[in-house]
Amino acid sequence: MKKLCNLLILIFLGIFQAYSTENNPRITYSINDSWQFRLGTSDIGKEGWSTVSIPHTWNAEDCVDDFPGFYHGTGWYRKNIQVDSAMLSRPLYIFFEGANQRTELFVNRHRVGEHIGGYTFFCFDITPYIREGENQLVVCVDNSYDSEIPPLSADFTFFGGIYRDVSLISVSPIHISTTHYASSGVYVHTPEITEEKALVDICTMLSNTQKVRSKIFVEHKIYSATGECVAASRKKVAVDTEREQAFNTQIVVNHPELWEIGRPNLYRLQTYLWDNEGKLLDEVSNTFGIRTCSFSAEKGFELNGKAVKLLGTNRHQCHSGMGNALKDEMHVRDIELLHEMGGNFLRIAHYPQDEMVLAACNRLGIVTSVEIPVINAITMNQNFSDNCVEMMKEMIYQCFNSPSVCIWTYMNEIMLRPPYNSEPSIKKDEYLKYLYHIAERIENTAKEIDPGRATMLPCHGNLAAYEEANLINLSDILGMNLYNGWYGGDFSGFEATLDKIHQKYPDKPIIVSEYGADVDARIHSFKPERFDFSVDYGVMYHRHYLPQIMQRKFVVGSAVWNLNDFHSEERMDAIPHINCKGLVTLDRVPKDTYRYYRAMLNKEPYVAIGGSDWYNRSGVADNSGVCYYPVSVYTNLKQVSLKVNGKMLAVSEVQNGAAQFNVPFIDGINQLEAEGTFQGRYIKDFCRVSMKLVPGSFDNKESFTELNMLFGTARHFEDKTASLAWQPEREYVSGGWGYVGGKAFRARTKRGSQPASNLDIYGTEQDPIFQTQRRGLNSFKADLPDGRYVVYLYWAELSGADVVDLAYQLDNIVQKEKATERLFHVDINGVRVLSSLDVAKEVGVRRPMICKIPVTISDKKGLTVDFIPIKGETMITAIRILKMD
Ligand code: GCB
Ligand code: CA
Repeated sequence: MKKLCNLLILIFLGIFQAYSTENNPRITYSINDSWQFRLGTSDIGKEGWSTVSIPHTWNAEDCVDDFPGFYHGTGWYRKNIQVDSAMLSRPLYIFFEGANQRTELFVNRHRVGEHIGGYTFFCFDITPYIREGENQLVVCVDNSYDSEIPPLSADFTFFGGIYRDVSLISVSPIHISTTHYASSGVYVHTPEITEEKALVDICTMLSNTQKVRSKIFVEHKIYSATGECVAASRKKVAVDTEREQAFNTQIVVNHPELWEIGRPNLYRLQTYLWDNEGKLLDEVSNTFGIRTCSFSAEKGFELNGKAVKLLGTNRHQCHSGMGNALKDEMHVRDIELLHEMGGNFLRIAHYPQDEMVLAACNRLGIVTSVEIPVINAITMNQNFSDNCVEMMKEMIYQCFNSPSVCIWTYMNEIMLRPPYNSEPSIKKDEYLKYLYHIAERIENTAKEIDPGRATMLPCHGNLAAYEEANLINLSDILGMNLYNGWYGGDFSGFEATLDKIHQKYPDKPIIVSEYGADVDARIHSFKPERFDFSVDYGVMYHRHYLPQIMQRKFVVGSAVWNLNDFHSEERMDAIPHINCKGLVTLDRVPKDTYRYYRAMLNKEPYVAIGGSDWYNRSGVADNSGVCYYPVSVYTNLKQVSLKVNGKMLAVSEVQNGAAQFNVPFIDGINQLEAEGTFQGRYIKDFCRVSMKLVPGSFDNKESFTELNMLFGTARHFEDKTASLAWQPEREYVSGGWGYVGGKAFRARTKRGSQPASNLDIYGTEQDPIFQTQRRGLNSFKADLPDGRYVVYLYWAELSGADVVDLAYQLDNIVQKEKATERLFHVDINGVRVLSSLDVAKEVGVRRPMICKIPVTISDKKGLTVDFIPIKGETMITAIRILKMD
């Protein structure tokens, strides 16, 4: 027995030896961990190096609250790698999956090269610089503004750093190219497909770093999803030295199983290089699919000849606390979220993303559009133009084999910020001519490399600008980013715009490449209004848009803006530096808008109680001690019932993905159960809500614990960190509580006003508490029972704060409010507590000020807080009252 074991060990060791570098066709491994990192300069002797792991960005913390600033500049990474003699005898490459945005590589102090652009893969040959033993890699990454690198500007954060995996690739001297646009070096497409057979066309890029031309065998094997080898070919080829050489083969796959949305069948192509003696030189594996796809206004999107409406989302690659430096599994999770929602389309906007994204889409059956980040404007020079074209090539070659990719997209809203409007030196006609020239180059590049796929150019609502630039007919698909009822106008403008465009361009397939409304998952309103950032307005918006999209055949697809909330450095909204149009939050918590889409799109039985993530609520108790709030249940059933605290409330019919209930909430924990049946299957959802009720009138001397009221707003706000529920203001009536006098503040915008300020309130993450207020009020009164209380008064001076001119806000650009001097006294129950208060002087503008005041109420006098103006209008943003015993 022991002998046998030893023998086995020997055999095992033997195998292991054969597996050493020298005899191995190709070894790829990541070198993500333990890099030394330093911002600014590379001076190795200097202090300030820290150990980081890749994926890494240096901006992860730069965009929260009032951090002193977002760092645009260089960052240096260094790491030593060990190279043994076996590895030294072979070519060695370093592969970057992505670094933003200009990357220079040095090996042992030699400059190896540079890559431009933050979103595509790149690969350097480091063989000539490597020696045996320890080798030093130094990488300089720069995310400074560069007028020659797209994007010039965009509504997302340009996180700097090596934010995707880095790997070493060691290969034999004759190998499948690693440096042909950093792709896999093998390109597969299927030019002819019938039920009987598919013609698989394979182009293999070969490299030979030896001095002599060599004859080798190129072998391809195609495996089905079940692992069977279904087709193969082996051919002899002479490989030239010193250049990449394309080698073409065609193989037939009989009775192909197609890649379809519901059945995303994949094939695996193994490519082997063998030498004359039968030694394996290289091996590369690629996934591909067999399918046809086309777009037309008449028939819509057709996959394998069958029409399917594309419905899905866009996606950005960032996450809270991590910037863009996500682990593979986090990318995959996002695609799973989309898939579970029932989405069959992903616009990978506005740039190519981690390879895991397309891999997941291929696997799950999600059609994709991938795009290069040429956004808002161009620079009129050759380098800019060349960089655009180069990015397009990289993107196409790197994503070429993915069956999910059906669209190549470029130039998002390129007429949004034409520089001739602000710079007189730029002539409009020359700019438009140059713009067209670049667009045409990009379009032609796509068609030359990959005539089988469609192209798309996403425009913003002002289509006339694109017509003037001659851009409408350049790409196959017209992308429309429409925000009617968000940035301006009302919902019905959406379908009106679509119908008008269709009338004018009846043959053009249209994709609604973006539509959405900002939703801060902490804000709710039962009087939803544009730009209140409430979940409820967001739901209204999407419940209008989706049916309109579904009704129109010429709208071949649509993509919600966005799957997830995402970072936008310049943006000021309910959550500073965050664009919150996501169906899920920055932490990937689903909002009601996600639930709505899931009810509408996914085929599995689904019941979800709306607001199940809104745990802490508060409200006003009516005479019977309850508070009625509407609750929606999102479902694809025909009807659902709702039980509240164990009692059946009602059965309700479902319309447009939701059933509505008016729920009597009691004080304390409430249990909601929604139930229904789907083809005989019973299905249900359950959620808990903590409700803190405040009596509307204290006449009956009900028990009272706390009251948290926001002034000047109809919004409810949940402070999720403190588990605190804020409710909207009400006007005081005798016996009750509320404000006396004054006006709700509204922020002035370019063409009107919005219900809340969008200023970042520095020093707090609960900005919405401070973004609404009441001005000119006389008092706040609450006829509270006698006892000991703490009263917290919340202020923020909003006037005089600088605002950023954000082009994306269109008609909603918030105007700076002139600084106003504001001075007032605050009296509580006749006692002057704060004399001549000037909030701006006290704490600065756009800063929170919370004043905590102990108050004892006796003799049934209740609470009266008076605001006595001295200069300007009085003001307050919120009040919190806590009973101490
Ligand atoms: C757009 C842009 C996108 C923005 C979005 C928005 O049209 O294409 O990059 O993030 O609008 O939310 O304003
Ligand atoms: Ca803040």
